[in-house]
Amino acid sequence: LLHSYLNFRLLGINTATMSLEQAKQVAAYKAVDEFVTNDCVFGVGSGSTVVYAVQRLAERVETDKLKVICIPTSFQAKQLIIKHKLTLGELETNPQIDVTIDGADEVDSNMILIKGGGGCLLQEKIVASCSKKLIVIADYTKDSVKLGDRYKKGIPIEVVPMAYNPIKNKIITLFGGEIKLRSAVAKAGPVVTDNGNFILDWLFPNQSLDWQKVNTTIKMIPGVVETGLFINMCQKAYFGQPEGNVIER
Ligand code: ABF
Repeated sequence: LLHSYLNFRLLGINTATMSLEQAKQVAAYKAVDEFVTNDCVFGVGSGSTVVYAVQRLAERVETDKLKVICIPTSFQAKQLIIKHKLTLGELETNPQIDVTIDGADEVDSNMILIKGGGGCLLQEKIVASCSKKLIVIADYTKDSVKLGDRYKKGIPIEVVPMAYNPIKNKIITLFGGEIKLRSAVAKAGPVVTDNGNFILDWLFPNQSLDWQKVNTTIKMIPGVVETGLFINMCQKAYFGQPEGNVIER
């Protein structure tokens, strides 16, 4: 790692970026090495940290001749599985997953996750709910105490497009804060998920809400498909550090 650090310095590569990518990589590699076994059904998350996990998985499959069936959580995850020539599976044939490794936008001190910054929360939560274990891999910027301490874009909520406006109004009436319809870039149309839905990002006004109650209430609003609150779903989280070590909890 020192060698690559010096190379990056010589090449003038921003070491802060390098340490963030290095942090993602060490977390991903450690999680894969600790949780992937032969003959397992493996859930592949979405986002940039999971890219390193799939790289490591492909290495292990190659060197250790592991038999692993990979279940994607998004179009991006599916493309990653295909790119690395891993065995692509689906819930129809593999409804029970041994372990899912996925990223997160924030992890609080109670292991409650905010996920969905990348717009893949619905399939991520479905796959996580079919998994015996959900393992989160992330860089140090995701390791938080209270939701909102570090992730400032709000809780993603996937909604049926025709209902986004009444849902927005209901959530504000119930809990306050601010809600934005997610658009890819300014003036472009709303982001459409792999499932043909819209995403609302809810900037909640209070960090000490009862997230279980909030989640249940929001889920009950007609037209809400899923929230980016993952509660009591994550068994373990690995946070890569800039120095190349990993904090686990
Ligand atoms: C995905 O990982 C999303 O749920 C979450 O938004 C994203 C985090 O992305 P990254 O790994 O690039 O930080 O699972």
